[in-house]
Amino acid sequence: MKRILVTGAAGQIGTELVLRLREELGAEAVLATDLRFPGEDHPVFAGGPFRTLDCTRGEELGLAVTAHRPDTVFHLAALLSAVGERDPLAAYRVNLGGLMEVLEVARAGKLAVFTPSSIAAFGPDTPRDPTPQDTIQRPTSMYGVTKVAGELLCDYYHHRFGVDTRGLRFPGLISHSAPPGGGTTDWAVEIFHAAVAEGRYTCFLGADTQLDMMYMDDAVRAAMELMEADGSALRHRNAYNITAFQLTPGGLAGILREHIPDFSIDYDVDPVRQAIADSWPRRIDDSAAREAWGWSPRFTARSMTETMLHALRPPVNHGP
Ligand code: NAD
Ligand code: AKB
Repeated sequence: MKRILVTGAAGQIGTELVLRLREELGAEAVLATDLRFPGEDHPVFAGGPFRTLDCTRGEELGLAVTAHRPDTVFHLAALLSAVGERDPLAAYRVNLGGLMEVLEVARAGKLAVFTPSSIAAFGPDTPRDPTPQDTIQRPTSMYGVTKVAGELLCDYYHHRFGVDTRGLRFPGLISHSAPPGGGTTDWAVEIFHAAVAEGRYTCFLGADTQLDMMYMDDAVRAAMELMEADGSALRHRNAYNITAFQLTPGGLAGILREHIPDFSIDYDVDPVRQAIADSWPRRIDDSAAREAWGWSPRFTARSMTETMLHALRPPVNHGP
């Protein structure tokens, strides 16, 4: 992994992944691309090469590959679960159409491809606690359907054409550098901003809804480690389960009160996102990833909370 092209680079993951890749490989080695121009001050634009690119347009992708000559694509462009339920056709076109174009470009150019899957690739028939690496995958959201089909496409391109496809089933990701893109786990980011700004939060999921979560540093490190791992050790070319900790809104509110004693939470449940969350795993089993390349998370719910609050709280002014 020496020269990289990132799609969807201005999003929640891309904003941090691009910076880490540039630190590791040098700014010029990493071409960040996105459908939208993120603004001149955005770190992904300001810190190295950037190009606007619609991943569903194969010719645009081909031109970017010819110009930059990457050996690896991190394909992050997608529409997330809540956005996907509002416009299922758009989610289908971007998530599967975009992946097809990326895989075709990778086949032609012999590029390695990282594609994130998600806990959304599971559904109500899947064992929820723990959810095994290989199990029933019958999701009920369009986002989930595109994630399962995307995993199968990655498998297919690996076995049929020898493309070096690798993927992770990310849980909900928590970070402070960029806002989340419209998913069911967004509450776990919003709650920190609301706690710091107002000392209170109204959550769109019920108090006891437990989902898998991870701090962004671990997610970015997992993606980079997977792409550096010995390919012969990777039995799964669709995607590996990875996890760090499990949270409920009520539980995270309790952890936040250890730092902000007056913090309060109430609930205004959104039935669409609640139904999605109720169909997802409560905890996934990541032993296959631990075995394959030694995956292990570093952040717990408590150390993530401390890190998020440290980043979001205004610095204390000690006077002149
Ligand atoms: P995001 O919504 O924050 O960012 C996605 C980016 O893709 C946006 O900047 C958007 O402008 C761009 N985009 C949309 N359509 C495009 C197109 N046609 N061409 C090019 N760019 C386009 O999403 P994210 O959270 O950064 O997620 C990245 C990937 O990780 C997605 O595949 C997502 O499903 C997956 N994932 C994310 C999470 C999470 O909690 N953030 C969890 C599991 C999986
Ligand atoms: C979403 O909630 O849609 C994403 C995900 C877990 O895939 N954060």
